[in-house]
Amino acid sequence: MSLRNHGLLAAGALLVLALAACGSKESPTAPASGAAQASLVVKDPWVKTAKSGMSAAYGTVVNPTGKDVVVVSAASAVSAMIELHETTTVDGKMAMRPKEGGFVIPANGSNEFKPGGDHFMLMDVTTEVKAGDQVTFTLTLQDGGTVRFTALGKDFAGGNESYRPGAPSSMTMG
Ligand SMILES: [Cu+2]
Repeated sequence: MSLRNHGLLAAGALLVLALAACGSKESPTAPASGAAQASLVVKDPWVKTAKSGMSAAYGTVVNPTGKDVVVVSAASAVSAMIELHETTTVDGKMAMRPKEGGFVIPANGSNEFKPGGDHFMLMDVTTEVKAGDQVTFTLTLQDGGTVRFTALGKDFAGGNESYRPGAPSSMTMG
């Protein structure tokens, strides 16, 4: 067997594993009998249009439960990788950075993800996001649970704060 074939086989095996992992997680919304605790709700989610490269998703994440819920990661088929980012001011300039420990959505509270603030950073858009597109995201929680939401593709000029570190900061956030 050539090395090339071997590589393909290995890739195939990984794919099967990945599919199996997905399947178990997303088993058709099995209504957890009885203790079905309402999870997070994402209101008015939207994602900035992008052909490739970086983009971001926003919305208000509501926690109707009586316990803090921690979002530890996010994923979407349109981006090879998504990071949880917060925006801070460093030396008078706004910059974004990965949120250590994930986002805590307070019990009976919410956290607003918006340009110039917290956001879900699409690090590597692999499928163009166009205005009007419906893009599905999956949040993974600290307790292993997942929350899915569908964001609407929207054109938006801002939210570019630290794409080009070193460039003059042009914060026109609303
Ligand atoms: Cu970011």
